[in-house]
Amino acid sequence: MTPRLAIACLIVPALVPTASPAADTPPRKAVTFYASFDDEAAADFANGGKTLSTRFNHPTEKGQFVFEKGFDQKVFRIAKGKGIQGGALEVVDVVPRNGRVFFPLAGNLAFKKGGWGGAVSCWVNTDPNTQLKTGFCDPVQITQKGANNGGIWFDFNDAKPRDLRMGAFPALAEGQKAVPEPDPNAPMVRVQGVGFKVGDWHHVVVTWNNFDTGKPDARAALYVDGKLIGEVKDREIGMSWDVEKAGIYLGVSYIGLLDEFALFGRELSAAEVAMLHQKPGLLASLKAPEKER
Ligand SMILES: [Ca+2]
Repeated sequence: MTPRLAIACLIVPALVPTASPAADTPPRKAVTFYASFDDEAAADFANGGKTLSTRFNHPTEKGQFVFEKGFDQKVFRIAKGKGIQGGALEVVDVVPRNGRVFFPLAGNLAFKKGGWGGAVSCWVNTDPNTQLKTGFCDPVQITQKGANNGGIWFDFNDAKPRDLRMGAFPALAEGQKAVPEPDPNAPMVRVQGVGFKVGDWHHVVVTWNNFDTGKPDARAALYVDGKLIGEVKDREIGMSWDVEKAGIYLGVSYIGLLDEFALFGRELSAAEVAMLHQKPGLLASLKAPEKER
């Protein structure tokens, strides 16, 4: 054996991934997108695009949008060490012209005509009754055409005090109208008068299955702090997205901290949601480069 080979033999074993408890947990294996927000306002791991773009209302054409790469770094910034785990995304203001930032959807969710599932998990730290500047705020809104036309999201509404609500609205046919949000039959789950306070971290998960099956077998559930709040189920929910035009909108009119944002390629079980709630750092190992994972 030459000296060079001897050195190689010493180095190679060090590069072999070592099994850690987190590496084998099911929720981590199902991640399709993960942003720790520890160091930058971008994804650490993604099957699709990792960077934020901004959608603005068109300056003159009503109902039209203008899309720009990047985002306003004075509005969205990293608060080092202030997260539930490491740094967090801090949103300090609303963006002019109804500006909203988004990650591309293509590749980052498992959307599939014929049936698919997924989930979003994140942590929020705000007081919706004192921090927000607008009537409605969507910490997460995944859609192409709008919240009530092929959209899955959670928001704080304009009630006083505000509610936290989850919505899973199917895409509308031409001329069709969405079930109004106050209607008890709307595809929504509500936490009335959610009393979040600045300084307190809360874990929110929306998980769903059997979207776009064409059958009334869809299910979407909201969990807050590991607890199942409610479900929308036994109805047909088709997103019918053009994935190239759909976006994962984040922090829409939100003011506060947002952390450990993750998307999953299938629905999550109650046990998996509980695990994510109990271990906020569960996904942090996804930050490691490919060869070390
Ligand atoms: Ca973080």
